[in-house]
Amino acid sequence: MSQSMQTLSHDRRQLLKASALAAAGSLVTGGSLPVVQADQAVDDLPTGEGMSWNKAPCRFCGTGCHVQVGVEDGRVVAVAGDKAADVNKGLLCVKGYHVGGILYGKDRLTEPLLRQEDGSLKPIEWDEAIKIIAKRIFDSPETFAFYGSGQWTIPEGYAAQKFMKGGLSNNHIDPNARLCMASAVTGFLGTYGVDEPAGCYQDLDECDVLITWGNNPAEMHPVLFSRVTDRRSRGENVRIIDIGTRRTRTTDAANDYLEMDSHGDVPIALGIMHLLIENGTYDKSFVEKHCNFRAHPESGKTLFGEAISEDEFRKRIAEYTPERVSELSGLSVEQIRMLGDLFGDDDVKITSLWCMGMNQHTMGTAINTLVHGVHLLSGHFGKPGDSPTSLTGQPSACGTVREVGTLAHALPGGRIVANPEHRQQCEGFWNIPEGRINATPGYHTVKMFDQFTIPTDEGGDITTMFVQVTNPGQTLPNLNKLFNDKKNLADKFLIVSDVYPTPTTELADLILPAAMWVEKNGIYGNSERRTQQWFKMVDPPGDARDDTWMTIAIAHKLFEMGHEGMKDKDGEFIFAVKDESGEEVPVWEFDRYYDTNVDKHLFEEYRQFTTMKHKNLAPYDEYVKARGLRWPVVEQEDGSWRETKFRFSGFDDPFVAEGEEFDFYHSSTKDGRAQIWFHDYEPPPEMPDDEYPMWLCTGRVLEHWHTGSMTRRLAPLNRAMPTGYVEMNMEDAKAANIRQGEKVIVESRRGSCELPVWIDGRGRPPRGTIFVPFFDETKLINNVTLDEHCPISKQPDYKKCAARVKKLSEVPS
Ligand code: MGD
Ligand code: SF4
Ligand code: MOS
Repeated sequence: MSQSMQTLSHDRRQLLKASALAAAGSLVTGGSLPVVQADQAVDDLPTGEGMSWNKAPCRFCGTGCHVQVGVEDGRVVAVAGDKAADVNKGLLCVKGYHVGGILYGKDRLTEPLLRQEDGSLKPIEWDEAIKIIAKRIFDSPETFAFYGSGQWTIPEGYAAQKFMKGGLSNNHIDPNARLCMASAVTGFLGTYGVDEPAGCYQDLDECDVLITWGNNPAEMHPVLFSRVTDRRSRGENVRIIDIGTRRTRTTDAANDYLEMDSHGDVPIALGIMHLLIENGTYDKSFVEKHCNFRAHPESGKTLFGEAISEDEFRKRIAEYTPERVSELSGLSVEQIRMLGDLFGDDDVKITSLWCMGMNQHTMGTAINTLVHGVHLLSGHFGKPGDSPTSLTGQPSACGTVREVGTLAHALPGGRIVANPEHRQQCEGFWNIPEGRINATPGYHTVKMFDQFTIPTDEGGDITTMFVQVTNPGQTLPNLNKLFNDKKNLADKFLIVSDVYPTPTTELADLILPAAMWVEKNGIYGNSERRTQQWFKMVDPPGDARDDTWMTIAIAHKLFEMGHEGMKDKDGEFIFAVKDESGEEVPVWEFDRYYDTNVDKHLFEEYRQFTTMKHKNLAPYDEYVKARGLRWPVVEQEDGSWRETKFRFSGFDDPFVAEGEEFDFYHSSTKDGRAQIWFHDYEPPPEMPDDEYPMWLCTGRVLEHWHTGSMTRRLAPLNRAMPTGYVEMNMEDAKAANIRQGEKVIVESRRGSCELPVWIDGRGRPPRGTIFVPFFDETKLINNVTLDEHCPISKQPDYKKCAARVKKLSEVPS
């Protein structure tokens, strides 16, 4: 992490600029890289002739740092940390400092490409591309699916959502965020009746203890994690407890490392609750006033479960003694007691952090509700620093997916398609005929790709798929089952909008070149409910165009073809945009798209939905002025807009009645209370055995964003982390006679992947476990992972399956 360099002399700055340029010269892609500036105060940024600076959120992770983007001669030439941003206060991580370079890889997609019969790709005009898509949809609207992203901007997701559910009466729209935070969503819903964290990043500034539950923020949310480590360097005492299945960079900063077995988080949470009850140290008054107890009914698992009495809860939790929990989790009895005592102590403020470890889990919904339950039962809730705070991976998984509701079962504003009243409300907002919205939820991600890759005559009823801002050919689990079969299915048509060639475009029938990041207007929503806006700053290369435009252009083509769904009740185009004089702007023509601010029109329309679940957003122009605002944002008497840091807490949340300490105003039991859940432990879906003796865990690394399609085109990042690898424990390697750097085969019942071995590397897995990152498109670990998922959230478990490591010499050639 680079510290603030405010005191840099002019010469030193020139030097930095020169060395960044030198680095750019050796860029892998051969393109010239913009200068990456050290961060400086905004008013201290160099303003050479013709150079302008403007704010944007970083393109990458859910932390949501702000950068200042320097533009000169129509190119991004510099990026600086934004000191005015509350999230990062001028800091960036290594990805953020290089974010400007992602626009300039030499192999950017610049024209629509249509796959020919011989497999080659032929450049075609946009108009032809849009016609081909519209025709396929027109001919078979119900077998069309839209696969989107937590990297969609809010207007992109909102346009796709309205097009599908309000236009095509088709609910087959789901995003990659299903792979990412679906279990967090169901965890929040099951507990509070409404999604997203009550607390915010300030919790990290104020906690006495930070617990990371199978989470590695030091690498995945670096700037956020540095807020905690910075406190230490200022002399504050903050204890970090890392509960994990392997040692990571987060462990290096932790006071305590509690190594658990895979799936061990569930018994650990149950064990803490057991001790709170057993020792009488739970928060009786908080629980009495603000909580109910809940469990699944015997008939099966449901999102909201059924009420159980406190006595029943006590009876069930009594089974999870420290001894039993120790057996199930791999922690020692003392470690479990330590956690029990910690949560039993009212005098410390405890923040829990989690991300994919708890979400990518076949008990994902369960473990999410259990960790909320630990905080509720102990009363470590609702005060700054005392909070269960889940993190999201992508920059707008919260804003675009969770809030806009771009999931197969959801509608904007926390509405769901299965509820007739909700459908009616949306039909009202959209001014579309009653009954237009389909009542049946569409296919969730795993199911959607399953249906796409099963032959049509065998029941595979998705025949055309549009993929935007995501790379499923690398990131779906169990690729051989869910993606690769597409190859042999001539009647299935895959449309992919991306900025670079990827494993997904390899199987695409039609490739659409997209404008990215500051080549277009955008709005993202980060992990702490913060909505952030930016403006287009440079033109996209060649014929690359905005994703929102693509959706609107397809919709308009269908409108021209007479598709009734593309008309509202008054016969007008569902995406009609009027200028100030009431004239319709033909935004479906790309050269007219920026005649008006389409993002603003869509956002203002979408904003109406947000008051329905107390997730109120301010008008677009407020976000232009701010470095993001955390919802609910409410208007004050003086006309200003006030954001909310702590939801449900009377001292901050405008929707809690005067004088009340807490109010869970979306309680699923309609009594203002949150739910404390009980779940029994269930083993993982696949466990190591004689044939496949190792646990395989997968994830990200600091230097690369997800599939590396962007970051692997940046020389400094690619040099720092050039290849995928398998982390092994020294003893396991010795026992198998495997050397450092040796190439091996990692395989499971589903597929295999060749990788070099890294022993005692950055992450150190315990014996019997291996770890493989998924950024390297030449080493697809998702050929090996499994598609088993949480029954409620449908999120797959990328964090554990049974695998084996074979020396290449053992593999028959
Ligand atoms: P990304 O690399 O983020 O991965 O999975 P993906 O979303 O598939 O893909 C984004 C794509 O969008 C890139 O190809 C990029 O080039 C393109 N792009 C960038 N900007 C734009 C734009 O403006 N417009 C368009 N059209 N395209 C753009 C992420 C997913 O991976 C997630 S969220 C998780 S949490 C899962 N994690 C995970 C794991 O932990 N282990 C394993 N093994 N697999 C995993 N897969 C999942
Ligand atoms: Fe960007 Fe995330 Fe790094 Fe911040 S922490 S600079 S948002 S990648
Ligand atoms: Mo996935 S939302 O990026 O962790």
